[in-house]
Amino acid sequence: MVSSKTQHKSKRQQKLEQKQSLSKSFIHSTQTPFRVAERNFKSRLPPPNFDNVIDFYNIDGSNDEIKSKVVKIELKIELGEDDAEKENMFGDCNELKGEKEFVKGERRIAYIVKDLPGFIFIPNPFTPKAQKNIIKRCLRDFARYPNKSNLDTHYVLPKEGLWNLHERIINGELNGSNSRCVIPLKAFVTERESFYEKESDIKQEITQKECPQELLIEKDYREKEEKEEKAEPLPSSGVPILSPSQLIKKLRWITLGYQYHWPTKTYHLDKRLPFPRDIESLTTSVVKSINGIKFCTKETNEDNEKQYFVNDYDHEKWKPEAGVVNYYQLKDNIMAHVDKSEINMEAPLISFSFGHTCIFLIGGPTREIAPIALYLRSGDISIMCGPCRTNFHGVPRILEGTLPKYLEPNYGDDPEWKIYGDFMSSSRINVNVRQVF
Ligand SMILES: O=C(O)CCC(=O)C(=O)O
Repeated sequence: MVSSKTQHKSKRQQKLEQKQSLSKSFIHSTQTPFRVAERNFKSRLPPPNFDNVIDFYNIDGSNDEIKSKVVKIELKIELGEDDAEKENMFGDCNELKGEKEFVKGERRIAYIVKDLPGFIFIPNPFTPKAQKNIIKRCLRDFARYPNKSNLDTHYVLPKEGLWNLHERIINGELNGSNSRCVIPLKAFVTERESFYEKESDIKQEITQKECPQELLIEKDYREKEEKEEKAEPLPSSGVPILSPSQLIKKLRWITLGYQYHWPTKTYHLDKRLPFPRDIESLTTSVVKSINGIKFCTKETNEDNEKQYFVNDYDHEKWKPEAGVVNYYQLKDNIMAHVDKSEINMEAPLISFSFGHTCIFLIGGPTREIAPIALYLRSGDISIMCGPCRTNFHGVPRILEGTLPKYLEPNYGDDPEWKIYGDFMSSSRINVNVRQVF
């Protein structure tokens, strides 16, 4: 028999639960549809409902709602084709694509979603080797001075790059007692000169930029910018002191080209670095492949006519000027946001995924519009152009256990890959590229 004390307690418990459930349903009723979707995918217990997530690799096996929304289209060029003379950033299609062979025409396939004019999905056109090259670029070459990263606020990062230091320690070239095996905190560095030198180095590189006509177009913005000094967040003495190998897991973003000022969500127009040529060539091929793409978004409008979306952004005008590389650990996410810092909102935003699969949510111009959810796997390319360029989007979940076999540390015959593969065992990398002007 339950004692009166327990009975009493359980009544209290019941009341508490009732209160909690009431406040939960109140929160739900006041949450935007975008927030509700984010909560679903972030939830660990109960697990998310994945029923309506679009899997572009399995449209035939999807439910009728998804089948009715998704349309397969053909790109204007086969990706990698126009790069024949240069280094092909997508990789040689005579190599295997993961575990299987490339099928002729496979690099011309893309998908659109009828309710989302301006969103284009290109299923992984890369070979494993090409993916590995880009991942190496993101960790070894892009995550270092002079590109800014989230770590710069609090840590004095080695000029050779955190990754290179991490690699030398793992390879036994530096032993653990070496003073370089601990990354100093900026808050404790009294000699700040070296840091300020870095800033002037950046300016130096900008003045050496070889694009005079562009500099003219941007002159007005630049002059305004130079008058407004943007305050940087202050370094904290409360962040942990870590080794390079620990700190590399705390890397969340770096910026390419025009450096981004996160507190004001604007570009530092006086801090422009040359955009990496290989990523430029990659995005130029993508922009070329979608130039002139036209598809029906509504069978009938109020005048009983078909409605179309045409992407007419001329690839000749495409100039990748800024990029963000996002480094996600498995528990990370990015909340709903719109990328609207660019002056040119006509140009597409091109986004590449590598490593673990994520859930990508993309909605409308407000959070009141329920987003659609889709899987982004390693190598997939997503494009936001036209009306979709100003839509809310986010990544609420990285899916554990989804790293492709070919990215695992010991897979393949590249001995250098092991350390990158170890990092990728708990990561997803996203490279997204924009035109600012
Ligand atoms: O990680 C992604 O796929 C999206 C990243 C993103 O939305 C952003 O950086 O603005």
